[in-house]
Amino acid sequence: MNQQTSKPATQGTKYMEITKESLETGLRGVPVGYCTTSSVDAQKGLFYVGQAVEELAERDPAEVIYLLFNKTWPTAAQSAEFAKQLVAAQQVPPAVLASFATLPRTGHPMKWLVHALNTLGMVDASGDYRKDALSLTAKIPVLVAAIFRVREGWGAPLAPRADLGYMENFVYMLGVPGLDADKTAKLTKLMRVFDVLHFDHGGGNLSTFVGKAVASGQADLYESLGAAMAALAGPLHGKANQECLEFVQECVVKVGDKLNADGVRDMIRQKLANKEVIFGFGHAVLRVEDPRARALRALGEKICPDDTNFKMVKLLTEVVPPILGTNPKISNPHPNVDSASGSLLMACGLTNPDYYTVLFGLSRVVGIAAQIIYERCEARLGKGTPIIRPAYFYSPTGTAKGEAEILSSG
Ligand code: AMX
Repeated sequence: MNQQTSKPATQGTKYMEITKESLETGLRGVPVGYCTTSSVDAQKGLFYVGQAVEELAERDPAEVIYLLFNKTWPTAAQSAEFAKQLVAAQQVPPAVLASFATLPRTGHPMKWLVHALNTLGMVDASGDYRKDALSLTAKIPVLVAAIFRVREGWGAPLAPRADLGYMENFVYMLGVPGLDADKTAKLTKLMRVFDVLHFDHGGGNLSTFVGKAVASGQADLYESLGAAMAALAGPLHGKANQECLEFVQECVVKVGDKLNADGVRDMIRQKLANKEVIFGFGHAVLRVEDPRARALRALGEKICPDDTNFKMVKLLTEVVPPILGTNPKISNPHPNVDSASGSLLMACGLTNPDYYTVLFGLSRVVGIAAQIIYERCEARLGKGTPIIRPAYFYSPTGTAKGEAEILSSG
């Protein structure tokens, strides 16, 4: 269980020297601090505590959570104890769940998730980041399952069970209407892998960075995670999984299910000509295909090989990169994690893409919470990192009119 299957891959990474050219680049390549949970290497992909994520895809989600929190795999006894702690903390106060019934059902599920974290924080935040991280990790499947049930009108939230694993319990609490045993088993298998693949992605992805920035002002864990989830809600970040599935469906509708590659190529070129983004492709750090996309497609071959959307995803994986690759400004034309996840979720019975980003959030709160614990409780010999405060230059026009006239910094 303690095997080290691969090495951390940050050595040799080139970082940008801070110059005027570093401005308005979204802090690309600007080092900020240390990440103790995971690393992203442009060429090699994502590593959790030094281990390639694709090699962890089939591990037990609760054990991977333990790894991210403790930087070591649990022994069998530690694993059993951790599972007990999660069960002991999983009950969400009824008033929090009752508040969901007051929300407009037209509101996007990510707005519901931000509400859920904010409301739970009113009754559950203790100010102790470690305690709150465990509590939120235990409760987040309950919150997300309740968001599905109440917003979709499937019925009242289902209480968590003590006898089920972390993701098994989540799928049980979803109680997707009409899902037969075969699809339930497939959805459970998918959610176990999906959860593991989305837990963490280095220190600088937008939602993680926002969560840590908010926590740097000593906001509590729930406030920090609420802000992080608002950051995840954008289409260039977490909502790309919803947008990508909708794009896959559009391809299927427009070119039919005959997988007409030329028809798909024409669609892609037309979208690019219209200045539209091709969701599920590209990355701010990776310069190769996202290994999580490969892992999800490999799972798709097992659970939904004949699904039309899934076949379209595979076709897009082949036809999109050569087209994006002809544009020299696009740094990475390859599929990212969001390219395949939606088609698998749809095939396994979660047929409303509006919810795909809350599933990303369900998982990502774990990595962000673990990183907040480091920055608030462990960094600088336990003093914590200082409040985030980068410098901006004062300029009346910025670069809105080309070159900026810089008057002072602050
Ligand atoms: N389709 C169209 N244009 C793209 C593109 C894509 N898939 N990927 C990059 N570009 C464009 C950018 O918009 C940018 O245009 P600009 O110079 O006019 O602003 C230019 O190419 C250079 O971008 P880049 O350096 O290659 O990428 P980036 O670091 O600025 O952005 C990302 C990264 C992911 C936002 C971008 O690739 C993108 O928008 N992809 C589609 C959305 C997506 O799938 N997001 C999910 C990412 C993973 C995640 O967080 N879940």
